[in-house]
Amino acid sequence: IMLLEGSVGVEDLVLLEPLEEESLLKNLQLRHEKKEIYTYIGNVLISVNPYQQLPIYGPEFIDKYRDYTFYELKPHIYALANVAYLSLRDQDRDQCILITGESGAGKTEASKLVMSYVAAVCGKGEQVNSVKEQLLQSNPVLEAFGNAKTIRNNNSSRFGKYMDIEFDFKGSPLGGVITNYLLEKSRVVKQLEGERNFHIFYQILAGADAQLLKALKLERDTSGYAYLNPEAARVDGMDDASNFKDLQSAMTVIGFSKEEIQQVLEVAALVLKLGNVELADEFQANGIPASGIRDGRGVQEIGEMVGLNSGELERALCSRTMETAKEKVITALNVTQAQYARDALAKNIYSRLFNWIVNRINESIKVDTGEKKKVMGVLDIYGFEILEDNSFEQFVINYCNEKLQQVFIEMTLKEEQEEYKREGIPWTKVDYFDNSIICNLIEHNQRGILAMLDEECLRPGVVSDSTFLAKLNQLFSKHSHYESKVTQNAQRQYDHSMGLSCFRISHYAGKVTYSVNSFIDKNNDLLFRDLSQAMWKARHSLLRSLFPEGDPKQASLKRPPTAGTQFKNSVGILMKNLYSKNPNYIRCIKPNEHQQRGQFSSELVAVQVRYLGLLENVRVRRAGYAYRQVYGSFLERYRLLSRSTWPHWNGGDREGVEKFLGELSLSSEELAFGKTKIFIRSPKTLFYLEEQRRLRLHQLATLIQKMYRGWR
Ligand code: AD9
Ligand code: MG
Repeated sequence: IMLLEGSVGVEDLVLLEPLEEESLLKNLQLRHEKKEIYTYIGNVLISVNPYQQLPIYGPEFIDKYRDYTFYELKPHIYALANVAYLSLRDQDRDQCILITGESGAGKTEASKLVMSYVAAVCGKGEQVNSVKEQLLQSNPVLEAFGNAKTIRNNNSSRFGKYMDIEFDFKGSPLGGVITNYLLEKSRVVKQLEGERNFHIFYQILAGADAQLLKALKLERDTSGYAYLNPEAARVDGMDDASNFKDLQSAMTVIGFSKEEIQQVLEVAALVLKLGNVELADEFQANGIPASGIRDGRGVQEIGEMVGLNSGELERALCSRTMETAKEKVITALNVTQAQYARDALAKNIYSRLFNWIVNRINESIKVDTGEKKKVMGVLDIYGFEILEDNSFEQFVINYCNEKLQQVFIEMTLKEEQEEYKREGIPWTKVDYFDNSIICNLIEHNQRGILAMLDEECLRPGVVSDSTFLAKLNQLFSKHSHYESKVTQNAQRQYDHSMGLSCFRISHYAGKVTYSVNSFIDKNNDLLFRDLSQAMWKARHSLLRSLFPEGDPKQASLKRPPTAGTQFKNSVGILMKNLYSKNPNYIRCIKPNEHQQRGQFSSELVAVQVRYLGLLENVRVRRAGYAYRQVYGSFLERYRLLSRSTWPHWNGGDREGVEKFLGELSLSSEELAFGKTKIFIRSPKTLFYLEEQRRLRLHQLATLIQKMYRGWR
């Protein structure tokens, strides 16, 4: 009820009248102007990035929100975190908190606010505090290795993250498990203009003391590294050196040993140095182009640091061994091929290092007890992406969002339905856009796009991105959510915006055109065996452990699943996990493209409102009844509307509500009386009640004034 009184716009979009995109945007804009960044849709929280520190997160706010129920205070992320935590602790319902939104919208900040709220209110004691500390300190470590400055966000997460926090029966934290998705490893070797490589590289160079730098065989100056974009070495307001100190202490808190930290830094240094290995043209005796290393010092230093024969490394970078049943053929790589091999190696080392770090954190925070645990999952994952050029990465990211949308609609509807059932109110079916046809198009086991891609990757013979596209065109020529130049031409549509090597999918959030270039390569994600074998020969125990397939004894191992299949499998596991929990949604919105406070671009927000499906969300939420309230509170607020319930009412709450509503001659369609709550169909009725209440209060105030004057 706080939702109406003294609020800026409406605090819950369910009460929005009229319900249109324009009014929804106006409402968000108005609230953003007044620094009200949080707005509800029922129990869904919308968060608009303020791009400034607001004084609403101190301990006094934590205390306030833990003492009140959801609608009693202004919308806040703490209110959502509180509901989730209490429901976990007191009702034994596992929770998940799904945070979505586009890059820079505030997902990671939101996930940290949720974690710190929960840490502040759950359990006490030394043991518990050390668990909390470990869980919280995982953030700076993952951010150092997994975040980077992009054009959109100075601290952009370049991986998806899901974290289960586990609690005992009393609600004290025991530990957790982190799952990471699809690190953007191409960034290791190349960044767009104005972007940086992962923070860790700059942190080492700025923060390591002279002795450490020497041990890592690095020079402090960032401009000396081919893998570091020279024009973007600094980020405003970011102190790489002090972040490096924080990283080291965070790793120590989590339980990394000194040696482990040293080894991690060595592997990171190795990646940087690999970028500086220059390759030069050479020719074999028969004139066939080959390649060699221009200046041996770099490989020499790498070899010394990780215990690797530098000749071996050079051989692995510049040639390729093909083994057939009968013989071994060694072919020389030309410079382009050798550069490709070098970059592939750097990307592989880095992404495997990242996975190793996540696993190492998990080892520290894992829970051993066999007793039943309560779980709160927090998902911070990339939102829907439409870039200028969309490739394999956007394809899988958007697939993941398509799945999340499916969970979202199904679970919102399910929850509504369940509440109606609990309250004994008949449920009428709601029509909504069911996106399983799009999910199927992508993920179907035999006939989905991902399956087609795998088939093409594993097929013998000449395969290429264009044979893959041809296959899709053939199979999906009639599919209502698939288009390409070929299918368009067949239907005599001439669309100049569609390239020859593209296909387009109509996602729930809009149409996206993907270029098939390097789909095959990225899906295969293979590293030449020469390289993994060379790495496995290093004496460096961490580096070596990252390349188990380099062990000649393992050489006959089956090839690992493709990148697409791995992603699909992990999304499948994630969805199962989410379906088993009670969902809480945080929808993050970025108000402008410039990371600026106080700017609100309606066009930009409109696009996100569409991607997030917010209108559909409000529609589903109020498909039945827009507003509901337990009888007691409702009676308390409105009983002054009738003389039979005001000033005195001695009956039950429900009878009281029936009594005064009965006298207001509202349409019976508008109301439903549940077991514990009154349901009101349209916001208009609620506004009517509010207006009546306001008039009545005014009347009473005048009356009291008159009486007061009379007494004088
Ligand atoms: V990305 O997909 O990882 O590129 P996120 O995670 O959605 O993105 P992030 O949480 O990193 O965005 O927020 C971007 C920046 O916005 C932060 O670095 C803060 O400077 C700023 N931000 C976000 N949320 C808040 C907030 N609640 N209060 C103040 C905020 N600043
Ligand atoms: Mg992030």
